[in-house]
Amino acid sequence: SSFSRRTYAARAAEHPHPLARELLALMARKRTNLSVAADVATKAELLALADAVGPHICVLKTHVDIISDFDADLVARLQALAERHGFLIFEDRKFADIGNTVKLQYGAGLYRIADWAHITNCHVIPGEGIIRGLAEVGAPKGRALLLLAEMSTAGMLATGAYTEKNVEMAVANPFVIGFIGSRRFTEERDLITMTPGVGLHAAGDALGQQYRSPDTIITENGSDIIIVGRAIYGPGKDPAAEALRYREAGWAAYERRLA
Ligand code: 6AU
Repeated sequence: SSFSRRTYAARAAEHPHPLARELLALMARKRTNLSVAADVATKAELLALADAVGPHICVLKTHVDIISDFDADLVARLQALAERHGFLIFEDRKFADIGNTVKLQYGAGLYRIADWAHITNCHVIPGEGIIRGLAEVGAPKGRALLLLAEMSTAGMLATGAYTEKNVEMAVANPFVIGFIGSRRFTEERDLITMTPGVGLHAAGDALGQQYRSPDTIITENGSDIIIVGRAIYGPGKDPAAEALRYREAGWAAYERRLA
């Protein structure tokens, strides 16, 4: 039967990629399909947020180039929180350059992303070489990649034939475990979809972001993981309470899908 109708636990047992197995198994064990998008400006804010939402998430999504005081100590502490709470780290780097350049951007520089991020993502604008370059660095370390098959924003250009090319490249490259996008794209290789642009209240923001509900994304569209940012840590919010709310909404939507 289709992957959308199978449990995360059943999929964990059979997934070809070890990191995807680990992810699906921890989702089943922790009963969460929530990823928090931590777009915050300092080490202290990122660590406090990761600690507060840690019990409720399967994946912490970071943008480390936003952090004004980034250092190796931040990485060590994030890894300790990931261990303690049981979540994976996804650096949302959105690589988009030629294979040789992305290898350097992924493995070296200030951030050394491949040393600590379980998952990262890329645009396939340059063609398949970008995936091969990232895989040369990340595959030996047990990392994995998501392709940006779609985006959440108004007027985005990742549609039609471009989206289909993403799916073809993902199916053909074992380093790829899935997509950023709004729905399940294929029944091949159990590729996992993670969906940003999820919110229960706002319709969007002033810069093109668009929000849909966990029900639309998980139950109707067959996506696997909801990515929620400002709805959880925005002004006046209690991040732990909001993370619990989205975790419960995401899990209920998954259970409805299975039913
Ligand atoms: O919930 P928000 O709107 O506060 O944050 C959404 C997060 C941000 C974006 O960089 C990211 O999700 N994102 C992505 C990702 C995950 O790659 C793709 C996309 O199409 N839209 C989007 O918002 O950290």
